[in-house]
Amino acid sequence: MARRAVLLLLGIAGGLLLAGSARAYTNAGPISEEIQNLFWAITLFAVVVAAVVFGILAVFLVRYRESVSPRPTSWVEGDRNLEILWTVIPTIILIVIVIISVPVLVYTDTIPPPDTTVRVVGTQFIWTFYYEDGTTSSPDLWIQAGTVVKLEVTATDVVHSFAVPDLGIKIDAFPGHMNHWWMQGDVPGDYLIQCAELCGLEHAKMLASVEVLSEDEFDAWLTRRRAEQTAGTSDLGQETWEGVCSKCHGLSGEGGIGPALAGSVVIADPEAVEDLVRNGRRTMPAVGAGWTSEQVTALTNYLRENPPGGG
Ligand code: HEC
Ligand SMILES: [Cu+2]
Repeated sequence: MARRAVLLLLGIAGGLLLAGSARAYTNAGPISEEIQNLFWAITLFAVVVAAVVFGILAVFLVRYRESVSPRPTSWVEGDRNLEILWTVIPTIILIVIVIISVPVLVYTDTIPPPDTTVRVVGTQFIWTFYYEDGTTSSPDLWIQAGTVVKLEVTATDVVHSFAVPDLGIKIDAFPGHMNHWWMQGDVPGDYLIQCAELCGLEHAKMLASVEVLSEDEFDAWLTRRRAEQTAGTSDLGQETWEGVCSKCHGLSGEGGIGPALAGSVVIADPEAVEDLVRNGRRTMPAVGAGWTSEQVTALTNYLRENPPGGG
């Protein structure tokens, strides 16, 4: 008996420990807030129903246990009123749940007049973001707090899913198809972006973050980024190398899923690199099929100055 109790306690402690290691999501925007409110409302119903059902069960278990009433009761044919009651009450509960869910669905699915539009492109194994003014960022996304950002979500190779749990965002990214949604972050901070669709070997590493900035910070970021990108001095090349190429070729080109790149004649030739990343070759996917020429140039400039493997 004591041993069982110890095992049970250990089990519970283990469970709590695992639960504690799970990530708790915040509500940093209106969509996640609506969804969580709905979640708690439905949970409340579930808890009340469970309390009633298990409560009655417990009472019956104790009250009619064998030691107290050793003989079975006579057969009961049924009780029409009781049956009506336990049909009507769950029906009402379900109707109430529909009534409170539909507005949330409509709210989250209706794109409000956007302040800006960002194109979100998933590629094995990175996200690239194209802003309205032509600025590109990858793998992180920057947005201004309190603004409605319209999302145009697509992919270049396989199916990905753009998920930002803290903002209540999860939308599939299909090659050759554009999905539309919106997002809004109200609380400045950085929030995890995770690909939520198994998209290949390095899927679990398809992580990034959304940086929600105050208006001043965002304006400053966008202006600086734009200027750097036009001048070719932004980190875009390095970000592309580290975010895309290194996933398969290793951070210093030592190889992995793709071949080692040290001494590669292709990597030293900007035009060949452009052709390769835009069109792919055999088992190398066309990771840069949708990239702007700015991004490709940023990459080839970066590779010229930092040839993989020291070159
Ligand atoms: C999904 C994995 C993957 C990604 C991402 C990737 N590659 Fe590759 N790469 C490969 C594979 C696999 C090959 C071998 C292709 C073949 O069979 O010819 C390859 C081949 C190459 C070669 C040819 C090497 C040689 O000397 O023949 C170069 C250069 C190259 N990749 C550069 C890049 C660059 C630059 C990037 C980032 C823009 C990149 N790759 C992203 C998988 C990848
Ligand atoms: Cu993915």
